[in-house]
Amino acid sequence: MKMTFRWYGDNDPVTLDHIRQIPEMTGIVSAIYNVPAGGVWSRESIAELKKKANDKGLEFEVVESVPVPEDIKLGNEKAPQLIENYCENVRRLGEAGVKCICYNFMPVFDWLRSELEHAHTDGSNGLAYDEETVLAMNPLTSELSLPGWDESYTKEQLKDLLKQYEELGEEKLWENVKTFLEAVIPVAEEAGVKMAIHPDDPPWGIFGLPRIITNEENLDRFLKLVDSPANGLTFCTGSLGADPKNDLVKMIRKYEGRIHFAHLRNIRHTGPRQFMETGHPSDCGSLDMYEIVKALHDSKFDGYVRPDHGRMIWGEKGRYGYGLFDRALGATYLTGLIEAVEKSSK
Ligand code: CS2
Ligand code: MN
Repeated sequence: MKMTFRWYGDNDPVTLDHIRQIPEMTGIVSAIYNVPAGGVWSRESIAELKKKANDKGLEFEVVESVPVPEDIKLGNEKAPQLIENYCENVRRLGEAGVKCICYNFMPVFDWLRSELEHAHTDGSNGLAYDEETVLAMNPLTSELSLPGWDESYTKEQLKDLLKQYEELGEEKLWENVKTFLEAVIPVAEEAGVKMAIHPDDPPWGIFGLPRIITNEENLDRFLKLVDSPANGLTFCTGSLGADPKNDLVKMIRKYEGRIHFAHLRNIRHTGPRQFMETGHPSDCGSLDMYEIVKALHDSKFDGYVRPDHGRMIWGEKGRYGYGLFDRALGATYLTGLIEAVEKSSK
């Protein structure tokens, strides 16, 4: 397993020098951030990002994310051209040595939380989710906004998008993801790239929006849409684990060979459809991180791992979920688990 760290580019308060000093760190997970979803990334910008990482002794083999534009998810008349653009990005990233592309197929919102600075008893703070609070903010019926919502949409545009998805429904979304995979996966195979879909977070529908990358039954269905190793998963324990019905260890064992990237973070369930993000170690939350790492090891997972959202600790201010300190602690904790699991199985 290769330990990696997400980096948001030159505007990230976390620098490559910070990242390279975390023990055992092999590379960054990053993206080209100044091209809107649907655009083609220039070869120069990809090469420049790679060079920046390599100059600091870090690899650049994982991209998170090449975003999928809403028009592809909605399957409208703009979709075919945008899918072609997407394929071109996969080709170019493959040429540059990228081995894994993380993306998601969540309509409109990426991760959704009701609180960005939920106070923990130790004085740290982190992201939290409470379904009641979220439902009260329904953009169709309320003028309120949740923290972290994409500010690039006006309220009217948001309402319009939500209506389009409500009309689309879950089955149509499945058809659209299939169309996407049928075009992209052969290109990925050819380019030597593994596609790794990120689960929906939280893993259930909200505001009538269909969400399909949520549980074992749906992951089974997803992997069969195009049955190729290049059509794989980002196994995000915090996202899938938000639903206590998801048996993460069982799923990891079942998807042997199809998991290419693992986001290993913990959460604590605090009520029905209510959770908070915690420090990475098992005892901090509801997920057994040791069993998770062991299952990955037993299923011969040799892909990329990264700590995921961290809390804000030691007074750090930064990008929510993506500060330096707690994620660095997460990385070293995970490195320790991996070493222990590997050595004890010899
Ligand atoms: C998130 C997402 O849980 C996570 O890792 O930070 O933003 C994630 O990067 C995207 O959903 C992947 O496409
Ligand atoms: Mn994740």
